Amino acid sequence: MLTLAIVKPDALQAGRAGSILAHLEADGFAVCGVKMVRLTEVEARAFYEVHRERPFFDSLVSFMTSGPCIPVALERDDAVDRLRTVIGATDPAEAAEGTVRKLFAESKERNAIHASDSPENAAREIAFFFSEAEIRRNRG
Ligand code: FUP
Repeated sequence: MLTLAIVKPDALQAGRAGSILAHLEADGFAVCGVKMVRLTEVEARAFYEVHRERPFFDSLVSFMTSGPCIPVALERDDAVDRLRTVIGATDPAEAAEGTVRKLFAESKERNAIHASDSPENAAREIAFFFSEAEIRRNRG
């Protein structure tokens, strides 16, 4: 099963991208697709469309377009739920010990990593960043 992570601009800027990917690989995730992109405002607004009415939306779009990020398609058993567990709560102050956000996030907005929240959204979000030819499944 596949899911999507995005190493966000804060983590890349802080030189934490490799550490975050190593953390995910150590937890059993296999990298099936990876690229570095700089989201445009139009793209960031589309990606976070579900949040467009939220008070933090403009700030989130501004942050996500502030520098490059690294979308990663990841494969693992129970990938969607497991990645949500491994990254921790949205706010690093509330994230469990040992989670990616506890270890690497700066704040609730600058929180190091995105993870799809359902299999449907994982499919949508992988297709947002990757063509079929850019995904290589490692485990059938
Ligand atoms: P998550 O699924 O944990 O990434 O969190 P949400 O889908 O609720 O929010 C998406 C992104 O919006 C978060 F990663 C960071 C940002 N956000 C804020 O900046 N402030 C908030 O109060 C909530 C979310």
